[in-house]
Amino acid sequence: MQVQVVENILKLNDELAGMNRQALRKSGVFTIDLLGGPGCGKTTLVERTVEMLSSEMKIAVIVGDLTTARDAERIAKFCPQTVQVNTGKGCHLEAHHVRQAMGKIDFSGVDLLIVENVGNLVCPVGFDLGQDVKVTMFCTTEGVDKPAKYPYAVDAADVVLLNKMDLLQYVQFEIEQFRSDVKRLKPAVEIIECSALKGDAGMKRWTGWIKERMAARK
Ligand SMILES: Nc1nc2c(ncn2[C@@H]2O[C@H](COP(=O)(O)OP(=O)(O)OP(=O)(O)O)[C@@H](O)[C@H]2O)c(=O)[nH]1
Ligand SMILES: [Mg+2]
Repeated sequence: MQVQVVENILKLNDELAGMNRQALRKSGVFTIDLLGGPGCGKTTLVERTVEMLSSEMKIAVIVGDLTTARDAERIAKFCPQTVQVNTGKGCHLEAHHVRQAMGKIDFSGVDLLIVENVGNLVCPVGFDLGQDVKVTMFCTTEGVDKPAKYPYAVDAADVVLLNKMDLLQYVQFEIEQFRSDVKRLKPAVEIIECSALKGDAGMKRWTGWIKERMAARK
């Protein structure tokens, strides 16, 4: 019975995600689902990404959080089309959340939609939102063991980000172990090491990766 209910929820989610994908592609929008543990730097990355790319393209953002609108308030300073979704006790975004938020966005001329998922390395992995790519973010302060402990977050990723590189020298984090754990789980995946706060060369690589993917889809 329980299995049946879970299967039905996922089936419904997949149907809605398919509708989201169709609508977004029809509008010419490239969509990123950004996931990572609490505090790894997702909102900071979105702020910086919008700042770096907004002269070249029109961007909208959907941000998921349990109860507050704090992330949306931060991002809205850089991106007027920012919609906060509150999931209550829900630990991830589902396709229906994105669908509702999409209704609040004027997509005319929008090229890129970034969806910041709820801070969590487990639940967001299994839910298709209608995105083009999933991006998994880790950071140097959360411990080097995270890819190995959350392998599905690596497996689902089109690119893996390692944030807070500016803190590498202050924390115990064996970067070679991180790289080899990620590669063992997903050999072909690209790893981008960056500091979203400082805005380093890694951030240029990240925005370049987005532009390449957008061009490839066209
Ligand atoms: N030193 C350093 N701090 C960072 C970096 N990126 C983010 N931070 C800091 O990390 C803290 C959390 O950053 P957020 O961007 O709010 O993280 P988040 O992943 O959006 O957090 P949740 O939405 O709560 O899951 C803030 O104090 C940021 O300033 C970075 O590259 N370097
Ligand atoms: Mg955030």
